[in-house]
Amino acid sequence: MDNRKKEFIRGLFDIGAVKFGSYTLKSGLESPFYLDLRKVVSHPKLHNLMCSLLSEKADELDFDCIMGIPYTALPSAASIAERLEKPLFMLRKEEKKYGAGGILVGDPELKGMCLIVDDLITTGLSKFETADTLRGEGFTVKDILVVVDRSVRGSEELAERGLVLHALVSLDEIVYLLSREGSLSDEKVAEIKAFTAGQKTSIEPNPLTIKLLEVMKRKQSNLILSLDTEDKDEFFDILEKTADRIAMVKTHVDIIQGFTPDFTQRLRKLSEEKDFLIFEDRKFADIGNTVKHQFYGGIYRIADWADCVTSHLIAGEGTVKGLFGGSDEERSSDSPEHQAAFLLARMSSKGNLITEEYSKKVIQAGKSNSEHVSGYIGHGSDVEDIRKFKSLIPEGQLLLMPGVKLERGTDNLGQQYLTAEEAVSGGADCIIVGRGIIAAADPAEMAEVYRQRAWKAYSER
Ligand code: 5BU
Repeated sequence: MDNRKKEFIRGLFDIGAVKFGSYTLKSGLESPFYLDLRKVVSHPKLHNLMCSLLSEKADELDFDCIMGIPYTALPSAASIAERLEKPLFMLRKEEKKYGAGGILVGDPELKGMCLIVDDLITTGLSKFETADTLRGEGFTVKDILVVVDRSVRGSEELAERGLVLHALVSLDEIVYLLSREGSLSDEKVAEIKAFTAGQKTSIEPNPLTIKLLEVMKRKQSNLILSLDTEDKDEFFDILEKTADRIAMVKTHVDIIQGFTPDFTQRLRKLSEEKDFLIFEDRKFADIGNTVKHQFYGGIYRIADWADCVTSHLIAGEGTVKGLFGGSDEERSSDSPEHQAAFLLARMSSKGNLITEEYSKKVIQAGKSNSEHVSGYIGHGSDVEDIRKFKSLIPEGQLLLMPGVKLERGTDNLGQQYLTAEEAVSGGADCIIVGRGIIAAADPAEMAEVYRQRAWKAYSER
């Protein structure tokens, strides 16, 4: 390792950008180390060293312009751009709705092959999103340059999307140097090794997961409205009022009185206009061949309009294979391009028969069918319990949580409620709320309250 790289790693350690102890990660996992490169920009010497190392690395690559992922990597991207005299571009976090509009900052005449710079790579998700956005803006993208690679399969995951990962330092190099220099005990090194070896795998999010994450980001909402009413008019009345606040609407289509196909046609149209996804909570549970008929056929033809569905795994993995093994003739030409299931790994109702071992097996099967499984439905007795459960779920798959209200409580049929804050701070990526919103005097106002609370807890996590 060259001396400047060593100096940089020591610098990260000295300012506390690399810390060793016990830290609860976003996923709920307890990690023996913590990386926070946001501090570096306030230490000019260290920042300068980092940017000079990054520029040297960038100089070996072939690119026309450069872009940093907001916010941490913006100053480093700017510095590299100046050092190498390459055009700099930035992407706004939110689309500007006035003036010239758009999310791109920079001279559009100079678009070309763009190098993406970021501070860390853990799963690659933010890199895929940025690469897709830049491609959509007319750039070509190949190389991604990060300061620290702490991912499990970062390079492989990027490679699957035609991207090449370059990192200044890896977590292994940091641990190696600091332990050699006596800043890390052998015990701690062993703990870190055990943690990274046993770290849950990160899974490449499937297209439906990415689509949902994008809607959540655009709408600043991780709220799923469970619109459990039998009355069509009431259904659309509430949906129209709440649509701007939700990421998905969850349906139980079989409770709709007098169902006719125009119900789902109208629902699809509204979902496109108002930018939300449709989640049919069908809880498929039968053998593959039967669920196939239930999904593609019958009066509801769920496969024609639902972006995602719930499924049990009590009958084994054949259920998921039956759901998504349908041929093109079984789907109508305008059915959603990307579809996936959320598996019931835990339920919110009191006395349900799911055991810890069953939950783990569901997640295991969900991981091996990740192209069709976007995540899990889960619940917990408290924040700690949810964290423990969430640590089983790989990065790249999501946890959705029903049984959520503003206050803890129960209904008279065994439903158990956690608060929105408990659900999300424990690890739920989205909350599912039914009666908390639809039974309120003003569902639109109440949906906004849930949206704000859940999104705040999500952003803080
Ligand atoms: P509520 O009105 O917020 O209690 O409605 C909860 C919704 O979530 C309802 O549609 C249930 O069918 C659904 N649900 C649940 O409550 N608990 C679970 O474990 C699962 C789904 Br899975």
